[in-house]
Amino acid sequence: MSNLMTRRTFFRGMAAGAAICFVPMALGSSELTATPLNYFQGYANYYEFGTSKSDPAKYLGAIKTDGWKIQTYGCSNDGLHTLESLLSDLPEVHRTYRMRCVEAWSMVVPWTGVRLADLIAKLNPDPKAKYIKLTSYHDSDVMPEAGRFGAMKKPYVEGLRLDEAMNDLTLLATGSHGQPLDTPNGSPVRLVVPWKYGFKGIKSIVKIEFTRKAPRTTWMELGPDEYGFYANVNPEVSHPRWSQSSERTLPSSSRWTADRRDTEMFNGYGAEVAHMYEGMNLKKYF
Ligand SMILES: Nc1nc2c(c(=O)[nH]1)N[C@H]1C(S)=C(S)[C@@H](COP(=O)(O)O)O[C@H]1N2
Ligand SMILES: [Mo]
Repeated sequence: MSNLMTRRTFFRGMAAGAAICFVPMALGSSELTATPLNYFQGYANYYEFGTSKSDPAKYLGAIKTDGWKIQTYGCSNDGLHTLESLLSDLPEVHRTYRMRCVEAWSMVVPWTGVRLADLIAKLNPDPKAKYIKLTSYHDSDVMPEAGRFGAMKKPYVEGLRLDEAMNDLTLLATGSHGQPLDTPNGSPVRLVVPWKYGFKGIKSIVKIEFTRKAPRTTWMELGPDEYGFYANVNPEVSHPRWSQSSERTLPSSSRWTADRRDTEMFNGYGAEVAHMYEGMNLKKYF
């Protein structure tokens, strides 16, 4: 499906001037400069391909994306769809967001994709559904760690409350830096939820379900005291083993010292998202 991005976007993007993908966007708190693509690919969290940041980049192109299919459940459009048929009639968006990993580092990524809200409207979920559950591709033939990284249940599962999924900031990304995503970053399609820790951004999605109950997500099962369902970026709620008050900004300009910034509430996207959590105890619902 790299086609979706190559055909629809890449050429159009080029016609409009490649700058389109690199212009800092005003969304969020500050002007953002994109982390270079090779760094973004070379420092990736994708445990099915290995636990070191450099492991996923050894598998560039490993996930075959042609004719990619996604199964949908819990909506009037239940069934097996091609990614092309799901996304190609939806408006394409370009958004440059900061991505804040729960491990206290961040990068800036110029995404291309669609708003998840637009896909949800098209799928027409069960009116009683309150959540969306997303599941990653899983194939132990191409993913060396898929069967080995014992503690982590496969396939990788993530979820959002439906109002979070329909927030204007929430994307299904098919590209970054003006190119289709490659294997390390979750080709052909991954979730982007910029006010939440990076682990919510599930890669290589093959299943979309609308549910009435909150889904059990991979990281909650792995460490319920460390990784909550909400996972909203919050400098005031520490991870049990480290502070979340500041973050390393990657790549560092110096070999010897890390560049740092103070972590912002909701990763700087509070104006767009804080209203969804009014009255909630964010220490309890972390
Ligand atoms: N399927 C899957 N999705 C995943 C992960 C993973 O291990 N497997 N890692 C998550 C984590 S912890 C982060 S920080 C982001 C990292 O995205 P990037 O590697 O494209 O920067 O992907 C998330 N999505
Ligand atoms: Mo992460």
